[in-house]
Amino acid sequence: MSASLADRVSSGDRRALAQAITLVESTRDDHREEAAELLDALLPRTGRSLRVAVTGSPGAGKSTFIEALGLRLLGAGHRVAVLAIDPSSQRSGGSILGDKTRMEDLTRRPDAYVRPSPSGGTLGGVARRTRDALLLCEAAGYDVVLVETVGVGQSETAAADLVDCMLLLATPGAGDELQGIKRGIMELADVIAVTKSDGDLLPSAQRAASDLRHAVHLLRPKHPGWSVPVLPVSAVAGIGVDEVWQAVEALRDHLRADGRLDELRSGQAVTWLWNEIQSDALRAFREDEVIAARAREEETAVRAGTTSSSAAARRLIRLHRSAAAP
Ligand SMILES: Nc1nc2c(ncn2[C@@H]2O[C@H](COP(=O)(O)OP(=O)(O)OP(=O)(O)O)[C@@H](O)[C@H]2O)c(=O)[nH]1
Ligand SMILES: [Mg+2]
Repeated sequence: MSASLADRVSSGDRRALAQAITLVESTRDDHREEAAELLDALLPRTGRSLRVAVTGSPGAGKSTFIEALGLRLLGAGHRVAVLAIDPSSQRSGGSILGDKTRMEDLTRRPDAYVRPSPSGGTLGGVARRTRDALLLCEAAGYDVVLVETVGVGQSETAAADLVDCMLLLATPGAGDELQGIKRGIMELADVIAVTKSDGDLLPSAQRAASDLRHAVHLLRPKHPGWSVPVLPVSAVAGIGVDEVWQAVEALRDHLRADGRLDELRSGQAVTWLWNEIQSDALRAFREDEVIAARAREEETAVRAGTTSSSAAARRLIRLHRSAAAP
């Protein structure tokens, strides 16, 4: 089954791609096996897209920007896939709906593929499945993959491990609340764009841009030789979108020039290997019945203060090891 699904994904069949992404999102054990086989079969066809995370606080204008950018890229002959990492979407219910309405035109275009965030699951789980989805999109021939992610610290780091370029969208209010933009998020950004640089918001957007430029200068560079540009953009007025994309491509070229892009990507692949092991090993541990019974006792003791957390953890791990030994 995997073989034919792999063929259909490679041929650019959108329904097959949707089906394949659903497969990698599944937590069922047999599905996970099938998904792993599918990904391995398609791996030689991956790696040929420009991978970009579009990040920023809720309401910063990410979806509106992605729609404007995506349509331009289609016009230039690219095939564009949009994925979302949003662990909160199930809770709020708002974001998926928001993305649907704000990317309507893009969603309807045959050369674009828009996939809302998988609902539920931990942040790590959602991001892991997004990585697999990204690889599947590449295998299906999309040469630009945009990942929309809400800028809330932890999802930022996960996104940075997925993509070649982190594009941070800051709002016109960003100048006043520079402290509000976490330093960690600024440090991960490769390109910064100040959204809504139009109409009444233009003066504050310009102030924000100048404050951000100043702040960026104080940071240690993420990539040697690359200084993070801060650009004004208005998705609504169609201003600055091309310039932002040129900056993204310039970063890609900069990283490519000395082989650092390959290095970045292979490092990310190894990071995901360990992420995968971490979540699978923990799951196996928790599902082990012998461990589970003993863990309940240890939890009670830890709660009562009769043993330390670390001593209890060591006993459980020792038990797991002796159970695993032949
Ligand atoms: N004036 C102006 N408003 C904009 C622009 N881009 C987006 N907006 C408005 O900003 C609001 C949020 O836009 P979205 O694109 O949904 O923002 P988002 O960052 O995707 O939001 P979440 O996904 O909910 O975090 C909407 O009301 C948009 O109409 C712009 O270029 N100019
Ligand atoms: Mg959005």
